[in-house]
Amino acid sequence: MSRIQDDFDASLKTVEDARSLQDLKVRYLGKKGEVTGLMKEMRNLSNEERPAYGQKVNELRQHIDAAVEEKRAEIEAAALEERLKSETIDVTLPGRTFNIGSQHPISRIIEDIEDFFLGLGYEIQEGYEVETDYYNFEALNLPKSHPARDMQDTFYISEEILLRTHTSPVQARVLEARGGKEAVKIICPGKVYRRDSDDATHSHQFTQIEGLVIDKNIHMSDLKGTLELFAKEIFGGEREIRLRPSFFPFTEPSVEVDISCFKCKGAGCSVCKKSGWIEILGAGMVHPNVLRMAGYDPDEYSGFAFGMGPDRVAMLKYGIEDIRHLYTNDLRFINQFKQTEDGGETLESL
Ligand code: 2NL
Repeated sequence: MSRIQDDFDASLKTVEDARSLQDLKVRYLGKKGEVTGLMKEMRNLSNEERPAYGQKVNELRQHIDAAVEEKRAEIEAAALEERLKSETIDVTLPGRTFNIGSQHPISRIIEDIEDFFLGLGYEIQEGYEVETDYYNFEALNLPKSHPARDMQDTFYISEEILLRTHTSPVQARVLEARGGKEAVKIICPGKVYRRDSDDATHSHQFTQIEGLVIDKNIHMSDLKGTLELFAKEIFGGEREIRLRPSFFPFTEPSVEVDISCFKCKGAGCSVCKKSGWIEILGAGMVHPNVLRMAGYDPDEYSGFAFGMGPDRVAMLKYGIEDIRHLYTNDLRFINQFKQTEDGGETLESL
């Protein structure tokens, strides 16, 4: 019997996990286990021998039971220790950095301009970048033979389908949809395309914002007042505007709109090329042909329209010297336009 105990003790020493411990316990105390076998021997003993024998077997069983439980506790404690060790968090490790993006300078300019015009009661309208010759050119008083088309060569999908060269087709479609009766007061921002060789000041893809107001009794003075407010809102309260005669096929009369230089306040510097003025918009009174084509009677309705390039506005406002910076997505460039948490600008506002 002590040989069995010795064997058990030796086996127990080699046990390392809960499963082999359980196997060992079964080998000794299970139904067909060694200790159970000893118990069965009892019936072959005489009445005198039985109590002493029984006591010994009981002691052996208790020894095994206690040893197994002790070992089980040991194994569980070791497993817990192991888990605690492997799941430790090293609070001195550096945290993960989150790269928070920032709004593109062009989007910011567009939103600023939209906000201003929304405040004046304009609606924002967007349309197709892939357009028809009719809405991009014809409806804007640019018939197929018109020489002004040369300056707006673009990417053609077919003879009649092209990438729009300005956002004017959005306006032409809205005019047509309003059926020649309702008033119109819209702002149309978006991407436009031209056939061009890219360099510091040219890009084959850029952005435009156009505005259009149609109603009864709209005059040049309405255009002038609107654009003066616009200049002050976007470039500073002291700005003034200057109109110079110009030509666009879709407006008559047409004007170029300059604003007084926000850098030198009109004295003359490199931004305004020493003139004190910066050209920022083209505008005019909507051509009677454009009104007629959309179904409006030019004797009853009149309106003004204007167009400008957010790319150019962003370049002037933030001192960006090459338009390609706006389209090549170099993070060293983009990250300069991060905004602070309160939404304020981190760059010195001009
Ligand atoms: C510029 C000049 C301009 C318009 C755009 C327009 C649209 C309709 C009717 C009449 Cl539907 N005009 N748009 C008018 C004058 C100038 O843009 O320099 N853009 C960058």
